[in-house]
Amino acid sequence: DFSNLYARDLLPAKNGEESTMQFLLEVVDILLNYVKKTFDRSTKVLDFHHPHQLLEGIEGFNLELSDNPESLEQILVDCRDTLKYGVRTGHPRFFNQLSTGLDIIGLAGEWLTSTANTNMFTYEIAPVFVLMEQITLRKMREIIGWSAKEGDGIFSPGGAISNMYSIMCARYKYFPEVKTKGMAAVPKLLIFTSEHSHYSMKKAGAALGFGTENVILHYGSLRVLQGHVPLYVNATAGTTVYGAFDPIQEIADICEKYNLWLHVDAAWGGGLLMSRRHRHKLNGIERADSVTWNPHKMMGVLLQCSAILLREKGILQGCNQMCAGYLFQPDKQYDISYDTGDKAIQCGRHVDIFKFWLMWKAKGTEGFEAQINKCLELSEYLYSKICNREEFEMVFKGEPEHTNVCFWYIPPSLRGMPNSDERQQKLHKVAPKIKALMMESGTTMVGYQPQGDKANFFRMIISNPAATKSDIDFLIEEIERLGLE
Ligand code: ABU
Repeated sequence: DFSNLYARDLLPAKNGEESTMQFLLEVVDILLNYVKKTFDRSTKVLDFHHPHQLLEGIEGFNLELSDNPESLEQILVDCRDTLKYGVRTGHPRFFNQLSTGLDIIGLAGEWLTSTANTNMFTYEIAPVFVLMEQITLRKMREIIGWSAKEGDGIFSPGGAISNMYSIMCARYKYFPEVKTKGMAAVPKLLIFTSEHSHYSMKKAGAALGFGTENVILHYGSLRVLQGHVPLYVNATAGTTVYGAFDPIQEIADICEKYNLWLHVDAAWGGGLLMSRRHRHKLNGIERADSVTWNPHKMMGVLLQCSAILLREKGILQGCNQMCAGYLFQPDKQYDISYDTGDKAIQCGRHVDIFKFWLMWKAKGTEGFEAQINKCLELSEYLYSKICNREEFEMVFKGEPEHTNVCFWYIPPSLRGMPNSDERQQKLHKVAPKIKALMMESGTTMVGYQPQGDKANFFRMIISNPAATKSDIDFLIEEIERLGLE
């Protein structure tokens, strides 16, 4: 009975051991129940409520903070409600995001990480985690095709930040004075990327003082801009919406010719490096100066886990080092090159490595390979299932390169109708309508978006190893069912 117990009765309270153990066992019970149900297809993916409904305190779930402590019984109810009204991103029918799945070893790793509750900035307080990070980054560099000994890298809070690191490193490599004197001391610099690249390129352009106008969304302008200095080219390996791969070899040739920094944003596509069948899609990545690779996407590592990897050692440190004496004392008793925190733009840094390291140990490289191949096979299954049906229309011709399958559902009223503005306007409303019904029924989740002048279409993603052909069949049947409502 937790109704008369409060947080103050738990450790470090005197005689708090027993209640602490009982309380944590209850929490574990809640979590195990959630895990079990996540894989049970009779459980819904979500129990959707509008923000105002949750804010009003549905079924007694009160989000407001109070001055008085709640009993542990109420705290357990809060835990249950939090999971109840959340989204089961590990459910085999959750296809909404690039990051999906609930890897059990990864989960164990995350629980351990929270229990250890340390900070990655110094070896002093995270000796094992710092070494795991070094070893894992070295392995990732080897897989990219670099000499693993020479390079560098760090885990960051997501692909957008990893991409930003790459631009900072490029700028520092060519114009180190920018660190002390700022952008006024350097020429007008240009960043080149492709139209379908991730929006974080522009975000980094804005945040780092380049200006979004100087982030050019096509490679063709490289030659024509006067008074600007091209600095950096990003090639995307696995675009967010289409899952397309830029031709890295051709882009690398241009970068070599004009002495430009080459970055490969493989946040989404990096996982394919683990697959002997699919890694050819990233041919040329070994010629990059930097690579973003998010194991929390295609490799199914729990959020968050994103790496920025660099071919050259020292740039990351030189670019970001501030030598704060209270953390990075030069006269510590151990080799201070293991105090990796000064390479980062942040100070405190979460331990993102352990769950990934533990999963790699548990699966082996070949386990990741099998998992990734399976997801790609499922997307081939989906593509072949819908590509020649009148109920569906593919957004681009040819087989998808990644697990992104982009398609329109064509309702009966639009089938056979010649293309026109009217048809496009009607089609534009179909995916949002079906998605809203899907959220209400909670049976599955898939994303949609417009792209350029294309009407809203569904983007199907398969990165969850728990998904099977029957889940793909279910999604298609569900879209058809809701499309007829
Ligand atoms: N680039 C972040 C992932 C976006 C997505 O899941 O669609």
